[in-house]
Amino acid sequence: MKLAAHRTLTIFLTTLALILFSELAYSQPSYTPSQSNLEARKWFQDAKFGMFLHWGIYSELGDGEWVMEVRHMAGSDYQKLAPQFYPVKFDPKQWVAVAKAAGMKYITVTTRHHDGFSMFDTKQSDWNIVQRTPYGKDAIRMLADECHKQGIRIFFYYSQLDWHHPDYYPLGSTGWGAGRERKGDWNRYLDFMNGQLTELFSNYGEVGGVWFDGMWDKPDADWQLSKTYGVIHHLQPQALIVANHHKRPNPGEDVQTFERDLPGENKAGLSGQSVADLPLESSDTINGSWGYNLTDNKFKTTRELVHYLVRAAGRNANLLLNVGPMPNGEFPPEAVSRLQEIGKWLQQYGDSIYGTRGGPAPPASWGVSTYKGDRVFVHVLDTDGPSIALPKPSAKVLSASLLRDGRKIEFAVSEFGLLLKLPPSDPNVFDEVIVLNVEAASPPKPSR
Ligand code: H79
Repeated sequence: MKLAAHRTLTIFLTTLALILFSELAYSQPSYTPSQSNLEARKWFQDAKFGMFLHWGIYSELGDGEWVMEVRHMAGSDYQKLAPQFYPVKFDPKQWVAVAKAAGMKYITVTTRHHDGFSMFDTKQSDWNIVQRTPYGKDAIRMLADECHKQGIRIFFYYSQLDWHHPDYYPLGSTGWGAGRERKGDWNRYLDFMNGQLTELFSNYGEVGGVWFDGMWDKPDADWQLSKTYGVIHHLQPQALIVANHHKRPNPGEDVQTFERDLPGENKAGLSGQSVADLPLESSDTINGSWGYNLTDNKFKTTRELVHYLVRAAGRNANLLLNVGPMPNGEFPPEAVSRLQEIGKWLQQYGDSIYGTRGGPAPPASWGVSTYKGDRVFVHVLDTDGPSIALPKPSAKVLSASLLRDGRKIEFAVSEFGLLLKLPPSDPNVFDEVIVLNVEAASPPKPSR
């Protein structure tokens, strides 16, 4: 009897030690990024342009990824979408090729959205593409493999909000119409998420990072972020944690992202947070929708999209531009044509974007500036005037010329600033890039 009690105590203490140890090993309440993580951050900042993909069983309804919530669909009805998912035209090789031709350097794909449906092979729940759809294949694996093959980094969008899981309880601000029982075990839900993330960061080769979304649904819940972030950084220290919670970054996060806004702006009402000293990203849509939307024809023009990319670069940020593939697995043709045109533009002007940082002239209505080494790129986007005036540069300007044809540009430096004479504006030019060669000994400081 005494022995049994002793044994029980020993098992209890060992278990406790293991739990404590694993908490210590994985959790990161204070966080020092690894060397590989710092390198990945630099790579990310140099990359400048990524493709966001929202694709799931919601795509079948052609009404965006929020369709379940917006139409107050019961889970029992929404589930009928899974046995109808069979994307006959899904060709990940083609997806990656389109992204590359557009000049994009990474792809961030929805591994699961708020509907909780996993587009990958998971053992944590059968609510997934392999077990519930006739297609039966792990689309995320297919895409990740193709990204590795074609040399583009893969990031996993992962919704922390879940309208399906019985343990996502207490409910947050959404998901009340799904018809779930009003009970559940929050800690079990966190274990489920950590289990899925362990799969995603163990079974798919090197992953660029994770893009978390949906935490805003329950801002006051105990998300135990340090444990989740610890799991990821333990498995893949270089993986960048990008968190779309619309707040200041928490310890463990590697990139600050802004939804539908440039850093420092808040036009969409989701981005009041101040800009942190981390790599930055802004995400937005090619039309107005993330998931495929049949009736959303408000496609932005190529000019608008190029301007978005350039204005992001001028604010030291990447642009993560979304495509909502159709249920058959193809990209909407309107998206493809625009991506091709952006790619063409980047072939000519990419030197003024890739590898740059936000330049010395602060963002203005006429445009922005970027810089790289001893060159400052002045991006004139919107002005009819004959010249523009910039703040006096800290480095000596040696020459100024047009990026598109090398033509010299007249300039004058005075105590009031730098005056650049512009060529006559040409409606076919999206962005008149003026290259300033500056004295290498004193490279300019970024605007923030
Ligand atoms: O994944 C994409 C969105 O589904 C998610 N984040 C991006 C990257 C997101 N969740 N919430 N929001 C964005 C903002 C909320 C927008 C809403 Fe609506 C307005 C929800 C309901 C009204 C937009 C319009 C979505 C449904 C109708």
